[in-house]
Amino acid sequence: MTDDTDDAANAVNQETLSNLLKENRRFPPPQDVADHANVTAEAYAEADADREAFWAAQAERLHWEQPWTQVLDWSEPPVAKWFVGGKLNAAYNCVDRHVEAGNGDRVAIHFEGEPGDSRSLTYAELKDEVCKAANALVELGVGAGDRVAVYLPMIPEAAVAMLACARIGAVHSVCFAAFSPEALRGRIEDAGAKLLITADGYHRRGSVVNLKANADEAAAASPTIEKVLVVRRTGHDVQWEQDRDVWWHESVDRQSTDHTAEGFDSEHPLYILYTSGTTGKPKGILHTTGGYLTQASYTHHAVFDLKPETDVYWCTADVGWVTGHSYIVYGPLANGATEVMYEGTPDTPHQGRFWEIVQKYKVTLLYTAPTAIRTFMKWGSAIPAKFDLSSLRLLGSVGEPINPEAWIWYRESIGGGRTPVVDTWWQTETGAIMISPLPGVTEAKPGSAMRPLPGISANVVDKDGNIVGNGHGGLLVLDKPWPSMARGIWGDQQRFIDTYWARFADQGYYFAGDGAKKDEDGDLWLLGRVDDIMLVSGHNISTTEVESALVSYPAVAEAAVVGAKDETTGQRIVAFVILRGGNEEHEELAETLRDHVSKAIGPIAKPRQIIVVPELPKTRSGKIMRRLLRDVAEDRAIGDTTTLADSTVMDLISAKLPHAD
Ligand code: 6R9
Repeated sequence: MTDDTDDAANAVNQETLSNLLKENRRFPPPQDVADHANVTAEAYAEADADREAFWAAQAERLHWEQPWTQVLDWSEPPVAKWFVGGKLNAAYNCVDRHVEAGNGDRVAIHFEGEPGDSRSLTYAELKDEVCKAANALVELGVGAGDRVAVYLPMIPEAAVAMLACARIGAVHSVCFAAFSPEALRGRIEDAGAKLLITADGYHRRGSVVNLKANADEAAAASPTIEKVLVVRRTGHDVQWEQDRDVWWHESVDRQSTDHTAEGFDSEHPLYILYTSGTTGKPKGILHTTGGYLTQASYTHHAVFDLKPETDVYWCTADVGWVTGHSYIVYGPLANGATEVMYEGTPDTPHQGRFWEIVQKYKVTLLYTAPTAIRTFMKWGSAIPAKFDLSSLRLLGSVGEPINPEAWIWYRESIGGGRTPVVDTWWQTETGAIMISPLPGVTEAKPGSAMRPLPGISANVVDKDGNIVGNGHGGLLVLDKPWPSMARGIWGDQQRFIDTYWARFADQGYYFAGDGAKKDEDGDLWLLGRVDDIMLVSGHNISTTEVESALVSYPAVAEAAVVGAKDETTGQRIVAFVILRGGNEEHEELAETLRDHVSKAIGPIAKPRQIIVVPELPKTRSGKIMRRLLRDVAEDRAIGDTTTLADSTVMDLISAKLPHAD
């Protein structure tokens, strides 16, 4: 653990708290949501009384080929075993059983392509596709335990490919379609994948991306890859390796729709998903089957209050991110949901595209990220106002702390002031949602993820692992095992221990790497990654809080704050802001914003510099890469930008700064 982390722990611990933003707005659940909620307040008490019995009851949501003999085996921490001895098939649970229950005609996926093409797959059709793909994988020599790299855009075949792997016990490793050939190659090598599933291309921002060319480059440098299975999406000409490449439509379409799903051990590996991490090589987070599917299914049912007969659910994440795994594929499909899957970007061909989709499919439950919400704020409320969004009944947020102003804007401008907003905290490593309001129970506070879900235990500790009281801050820990917890890092179990468990080994806590505070009621406020917390003249200040203060000024749509080295104060606060549509940069703006932050938090949190920029550097999953902004603020060469969604952004930002030379 670095000194920085220790400082940060003290950080949130002391001064910050007296300076915290005062957020007094409260949003109780609407009466009709509370009256019909899937999960009520009793769930907390029930889970507290007997956590294992609670999770065993949730596991009954699934079909087990063989019952488990023990709910939890925690005899070899930090590797948990859940539902020991049980056998199940994840794909059977996500598809077949809904068909067998008479719901084969229900739409599973409404696919919307970026150019406007669309197709809907019922559960019966999805089952046929998954079975055919499973048969094709077997024919291509893939068996249980083999690793399959999936490098696909947002098309239904991505879900089909993942489920086909799960069906035969192969372990999928999905790699973002926007990642480079080198990123893909590294992941293939680490996992030792023998098959790569990709597509010819996809549509993005009105043009065709030649995905196959990237896949070829990676495959050529990957000796473990035996075959490349290629979905035809765009139909453009692609290079073809006769001995290696196989068209999906030639290999999969001719297969039988019969495939018997075998039950796999509850702890059988389901997938590996690489998290980039700020430093070092990506970590291949390993998830297994029974516990993962149980928690993905339960949390989707509880947090989104899904009514599978009537709801239309849309999670706007990419399948290459854990949110896509748990809340596009495994959670919703295990629950028999009807969902939307969209290929493209929110501004193609126009900035109302998301709302057009909500209107078209009468989406009731929407799950998106703060980065998207702040972008929509920047474009202005007039755009969503042109569409009929009255079908929406619940809104979710994930990926970063959501600033109170963005939360309010989301509820008002998208949710018509009626819908509960659920701010869901979790990580690739946690597998499923851990901290979130329950829409029918919780009186929500804008900007707070509120409480651990029933059956989950989290806490805030100081740097020595002592639990802090209400009104104090520190480091977020998870202090009891949960079903969907990662079982390790693929090929590097020591790194799993070092990264997450060594920090609080004495207490046996999982260290999440996030700062958090408990308010006077004990509700949790996430403060961002511990590495992002600033130290200014001995005061620890959270980037999240300064950003929230900036975004609460009407002209500001988005803000990213970093601490840059400073000889006098240790660090000085540098803020990068994007203005909302219709606002121009003017001379007094910086001073006005500095005053605004000073009033909201205190003079110590005033940014020294405020730079208006057109865009912020973000990863493909929408997280702001503050590390790169720190490079800019400290006027040095910009570091690794390979995980940026748009690599030209840094040039636009650098151009806005006076350089030393
Ligand atoms: C699901 C996902 C995990 C990190 C996590 C935290 C941040 C996610 C958040 C949130 C505040 C929320 N994060 N949700 N911070 N409030 N509701 O994003 O997984 O990509 O692994 O990122 O994202 O910093 O530690 P992953």
